[in-house]
Amino acid sequence: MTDPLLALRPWQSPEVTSWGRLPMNAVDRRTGAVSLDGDWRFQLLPAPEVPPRDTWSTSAVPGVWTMRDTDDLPAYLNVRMPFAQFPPHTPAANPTGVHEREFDVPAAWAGRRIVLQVGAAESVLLVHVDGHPVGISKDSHLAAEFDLSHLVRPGTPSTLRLTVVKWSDASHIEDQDQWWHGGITRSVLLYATDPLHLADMGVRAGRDGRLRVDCQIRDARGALPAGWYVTGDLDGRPLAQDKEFDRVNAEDERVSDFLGEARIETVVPEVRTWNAETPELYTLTVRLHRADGTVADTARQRVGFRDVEVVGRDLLVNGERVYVRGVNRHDFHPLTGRTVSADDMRADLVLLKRFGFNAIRTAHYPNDPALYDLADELGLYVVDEADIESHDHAHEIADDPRYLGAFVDRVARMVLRDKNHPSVIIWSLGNESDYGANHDAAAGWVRRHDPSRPLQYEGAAKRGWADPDVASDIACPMYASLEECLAHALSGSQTKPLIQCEYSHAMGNSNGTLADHWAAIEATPGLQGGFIWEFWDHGILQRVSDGRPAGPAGTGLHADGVTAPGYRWAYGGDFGEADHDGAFIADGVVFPDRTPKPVLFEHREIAAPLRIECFRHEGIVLGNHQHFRGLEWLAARWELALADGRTLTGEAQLPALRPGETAAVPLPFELPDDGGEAWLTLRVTTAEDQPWAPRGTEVCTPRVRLRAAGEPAAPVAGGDPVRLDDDGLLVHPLLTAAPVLSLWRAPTDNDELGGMAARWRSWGLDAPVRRLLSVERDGERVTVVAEYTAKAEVVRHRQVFTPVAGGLRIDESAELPARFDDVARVGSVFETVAGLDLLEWFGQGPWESYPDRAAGAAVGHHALPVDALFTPYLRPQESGGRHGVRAFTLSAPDATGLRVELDAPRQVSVTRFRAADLTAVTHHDELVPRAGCVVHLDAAHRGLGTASCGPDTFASYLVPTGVHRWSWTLRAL
Ligand code: IPT
Repeated sequence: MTDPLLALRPWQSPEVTSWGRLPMNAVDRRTGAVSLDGDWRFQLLPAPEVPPRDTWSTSAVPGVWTMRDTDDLPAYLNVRMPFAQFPPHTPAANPTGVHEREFDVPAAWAGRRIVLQVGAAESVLLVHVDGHPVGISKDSHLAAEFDLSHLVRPGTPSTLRLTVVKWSDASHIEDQDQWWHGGITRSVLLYATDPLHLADMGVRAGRDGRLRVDCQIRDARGALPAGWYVTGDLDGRPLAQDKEFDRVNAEDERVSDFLGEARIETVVPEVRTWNAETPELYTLTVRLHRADGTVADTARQRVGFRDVEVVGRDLLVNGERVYVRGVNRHDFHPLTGRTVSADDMRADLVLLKRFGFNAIRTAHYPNDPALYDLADELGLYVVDEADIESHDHAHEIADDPRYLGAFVDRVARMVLRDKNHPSVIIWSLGNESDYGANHDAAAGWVRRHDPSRPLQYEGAAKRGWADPDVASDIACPMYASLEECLAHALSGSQTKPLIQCEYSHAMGNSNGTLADHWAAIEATPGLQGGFIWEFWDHGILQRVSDGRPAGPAGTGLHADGVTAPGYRWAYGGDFGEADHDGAFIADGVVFPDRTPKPVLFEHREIAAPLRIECFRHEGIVLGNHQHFRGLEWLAARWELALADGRTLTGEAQLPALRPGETAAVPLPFELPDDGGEAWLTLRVTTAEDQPWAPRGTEVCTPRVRLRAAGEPAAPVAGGDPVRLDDDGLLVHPLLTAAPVLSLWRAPTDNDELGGMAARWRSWGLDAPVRRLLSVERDGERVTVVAEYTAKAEVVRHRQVFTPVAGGLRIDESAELPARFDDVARVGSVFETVAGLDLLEWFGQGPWESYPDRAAGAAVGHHALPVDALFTPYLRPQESGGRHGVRAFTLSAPDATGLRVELDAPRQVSVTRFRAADLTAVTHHDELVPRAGCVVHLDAAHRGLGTASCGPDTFASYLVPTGVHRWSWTLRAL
């Protein structure tokens, strides 16, 4: 007999969103459930029509087979579908995983309603118990529940089969920018309830303390028994069923035989409200009683009292116009692919809190329920996004009535599940799916079901940021330029809050101008923030020897974003995909092992809760930049860095400041008269344990310059005569390559995808040819002039070497012709002898910084091993730079080495790699570090921007044409 589930061919039927599946609800059934996670029998079939064999392997549930020992490997494509068939069709070759296991239903569950919950499976799930068809589900990132009461016998084992078909009509609306996988990605469990049960529970809790709980009661046997009632308590304080609601329902004859509705209402006096800074939660317990008073069902729910509303062009949380400092987060893990544990999720969110984020967009599908619990608990605003992205065929699908049910189903199921979370402040209809009638249908459902939250959808907002008729309460563009956002906010016609759903693309060495964006956001009513794209670099840990994923049990993780020898971070194309989108999958603010990238320190400072507004009248003005909290939870130490090498520190007293307040405080020390340029940094830490940070965790490092650098002292004559080789290149005992002009950097992803690198190559800047023009000696001073021919243009470079006491002064100039109106850098590059492995510098640090990403790096005295300076972006590129460097030493353990003093704060990098080394390879593990150091001193360095997806850097961060001059002294230690 043909299996009815297969006969339906649900993988090619968008109208079939489910069969036999229970409605979604918000009652948490995890406690008391029986977990079916673990090792299951498994086999991978080439297509769903192919009957399973008798040969089984074992596979962990949850888990994707694409990360295991199968021939179906991960594949990365962004927009394009991995097969040619138009929606709703699928390819004949359609990997299908059959998962099977026995399970016991506890004998104590006799007479109860028994439910199977499959946390998530992609993309079609077929369920059989003991060979009987049970149900079908699509919607790869939400759970599916099936009532097994009639199929299983408590005390007797049954066989559960979960068949997962990889490609389906649903794949066309799950075309998100991530790896394609197949399998069961979240936990599988079994739970039981009394036949009389809470079918759903909706909680509304406002900042005024009003609490309303709406309960839906059903009985699996059909009609409801007489006399049931509900009670509840909040943190142990009893609440009672709302008799008035019951009376009105009865009078309106709305009472039904099979659907019980009950309401509990109360007002909590002096309620502690929930917000992302102080996420106060209460525990609500609701009990469903039988007529005799015994409890049939209990539901527990943590409740946060808060309001969210759009008023004019402001998004208000508890009446406050909060800034949305968000990031887009995918479910990702370098070993499991897509399965993330509660601990993983906690680690993600803890890290985000530590770096100043207060919001996440669940790009681009609902996450595991545990994530919302964590967001409630730790304090993060959530834009909850439905699992709809039809990118490749967006236009056709948005109005295709065959997909209408799927759109409404996916949005509704998300709302039904997550409606009680205070962290969820906005619903999103999905991503990159154009805009059509199917969206409006889904929007209509949400607006009716949950009027308590705004709704957003970028595809609709794009039709007009101020258009009242589109399905978006928020103007939520992606990658809009700052000019465009400002123009809208200043136009007088803005009607909705402007919060970018994606901005500042974090691919490789990126996120230039983030601080400029935030300066504008904080200065411009109508601009409220956005969500950085994205949290993860989705690099999969791969064995280099056989090209296979290391897999869930993989070793080969190392530290600091780097893999162990023999492994690498795989990106698109690394699993032999014919068609792929390369390193575009590596565009996060953390490495695949969650190591923070330098941009996170930039973000942390931009989001600083406590700031130094200015230095004036011998004091500093401090400001509390939070929305809801004072400074009690913070402590600080002051640090005074003087150019002469001294760093003084001490305890700082923080004033009591309410949100938004400022106060002038005197300097906590006497500024020494001498010592040159002086910088004050406050090291602000948590004063007590926070749920996301132990006491003493650094929160921000606001800083201010207290004294500018004076005129440099005239160099004292002396030193050894200048030695040059036949090409006019400096000969120096500490250098293995003399300083020459550098106009090139190993292109960043932004440089490549933004087209700059192609232009630089077409100009010949990657390999200019140097020709010596003249060497002139004037006493001890030697002037060398060379020209660098790059295709048609010539760049003239002059170096004047003057011996000074203990070393050499080098005054350089280079003239950029008008045609080279946008180059990577103008500066010197040289190489040192081996053994100089420690860099100590006075300048911005300690982390990597670039001209348009330098707000997070304080001026001070910093020291790092040379090997720790370089940032191992997945595709090697320019990295490791430090902005605003005034002076540095490079030394060996025996304190020998060199010291460089610069004429002005300059961009400097010290790495083991030439630009050409970085350009020659595609993965970090292929790089062979040089023994010596490659040192760049730049007169000018181009900003990073975000042109790999979005705006380039601003004109003010480009390298201007014309004459550049820079000077430095080089001394042996
Ligand atoms: C945008 C997508 O929404 C996101 O998923 C990701 O692909 C990002 O770009 C780039 O990394 S869509 C883009 C066409 C603007």
